[in-house]
Amino acid sequence: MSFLNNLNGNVLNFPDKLALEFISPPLQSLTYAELDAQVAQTAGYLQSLGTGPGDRIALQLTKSLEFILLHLATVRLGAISLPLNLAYPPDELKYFLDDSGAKLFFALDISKDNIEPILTGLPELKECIFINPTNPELFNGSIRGHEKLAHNHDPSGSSDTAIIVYTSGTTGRPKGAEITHGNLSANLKSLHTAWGWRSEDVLLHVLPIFHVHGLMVAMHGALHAGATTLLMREFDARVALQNLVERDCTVLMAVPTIHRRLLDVPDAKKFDLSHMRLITSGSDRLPDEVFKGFQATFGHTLLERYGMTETGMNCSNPLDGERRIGSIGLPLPGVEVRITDSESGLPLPDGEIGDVQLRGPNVFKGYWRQPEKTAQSFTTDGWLHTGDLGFRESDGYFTLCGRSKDLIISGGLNIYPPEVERVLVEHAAVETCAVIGCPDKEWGEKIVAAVVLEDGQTVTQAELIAFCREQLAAYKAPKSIIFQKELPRNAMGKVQKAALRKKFCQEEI
Ligand code: MLC
Repeated sequence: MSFLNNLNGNVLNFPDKLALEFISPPLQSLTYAELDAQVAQTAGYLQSLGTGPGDRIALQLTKSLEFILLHLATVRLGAISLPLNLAYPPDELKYFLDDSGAKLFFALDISKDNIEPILTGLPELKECIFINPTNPELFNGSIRGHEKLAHNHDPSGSSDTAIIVYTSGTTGRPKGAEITHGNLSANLKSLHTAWGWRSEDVLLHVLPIFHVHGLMVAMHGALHAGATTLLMREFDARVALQNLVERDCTVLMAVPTIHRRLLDVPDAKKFDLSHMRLITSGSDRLPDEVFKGFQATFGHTLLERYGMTETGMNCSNPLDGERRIGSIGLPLPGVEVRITDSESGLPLPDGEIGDVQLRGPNVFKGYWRQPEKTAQSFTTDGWLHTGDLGFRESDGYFTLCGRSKDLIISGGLNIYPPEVERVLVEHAAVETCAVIGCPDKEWGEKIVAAVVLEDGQTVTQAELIAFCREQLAAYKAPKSIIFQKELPRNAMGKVQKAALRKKFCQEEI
């Protein structure tokens, strides 16, 4: 069954209710009936372009109505939606288009000159269509007149892939996580219950919509519930606070960097959020200081939850009941979580720190066209290795306390050091390097690179950062570079990142 079936029910139940409203220009809003009609029209348009079930349709667009319509229409058609971060420069983008075998690609008009040169040598790509979301009439003109696809394609099984989201890894290039209709339905149902979603809810949507958090948790969650979503095209802390108050928003979902920015608004205290029933935090560890700051400033206790691209949401602090500081709460309905010994793989008793492993209907199907990497991600008895370390308390609450994998989380975005190291060593002046995450007040962690130069070579910090930004999304570029004569290594010759962190990271948070 398509995970969108619930949306169809809401169209029947609340046809005239406001479904989506963009609160920054171009101002646009749609009721549930209008949204349904436009998704049907867009699905007909996609069909007219020769796409159908199973085809990948890539979207690299701003947070816009066009993005949402194309995404929902892709899924209605039974095709696979491939949302792409706008920050990806052409080189990274080409890899995603190639690896996914996207048949259609929707990109921004203003990026045309950068994108056109990479569109060669992509055998599966049939067409790239450029969109200008600042002029909605253009897209309306394109979809008008096509036959409406009134019904969701009924997937042959819940294991049919609905969305592919690329995630980086400790080795090799990013991998496409295949998220199925069954995964999405299971997650939506358990979050609906756990967070008490209701049709009267008004969600202020502040996140990007090309990640799991903004797309599948916040936006799908609200549409599934028949609630109203107010979308900010770009995040601005003061504007967000104003809208939370003036538009009587009941729900906000964000990452710690955003919560911190809300607290940093100089007169934050004057914004009365007492009408809000749910403010969640996820995608990164919530610092105690932000948790407590929210209570002191807004009188609201943030609800921290734990998820991953490969699984959607896994654990959450309760809506009613103790929201425990520093904890990710309890497993969501249907999700099993266990802590195992890293060496033996055997389950550990409560209180002992080990590998966090997961099982449940929310766990993804695998990595697109990568059966070996998929197999490596699971234990032989079917549990997903999350790469996180944590422990369980005797009352069932879980706490994360580190990572077994070499991962940096900055502003809620995952960055794998090898991706950055691979680019840095391509620079002619760089002999070797090691990338680490240092605690940082604004970003949670910031990327720092220790670099050893080739004999006789010189290069500045600014030049190396600019070099990275040419080939990587800007958020993956180091914020600072430390030049070293050599890197600390163990007897096997492996760089000791812990030693680098100790030497160069000043504890900020
Ligand atoms: C932007 N910049 C970052 C950054 N975001 N640097 C490090 N880490 C980040 N996350 C840099 C830009 O490159 C730019 O650099 C400068 O900061 C300003 O860019 P911006 O675009 O104006 O930033 P801003 O709008 O302020 O964005 C900050 C933010 C954004 C916190 C609003 O990063 C954000 O929306 N993060 C949320 C990401 C998210 O949704 N994650 C969920 C993943 S799903 P310069 O030098 O050019 O000025 C997942 C599963 C789960 O993890 O459990 O949820």
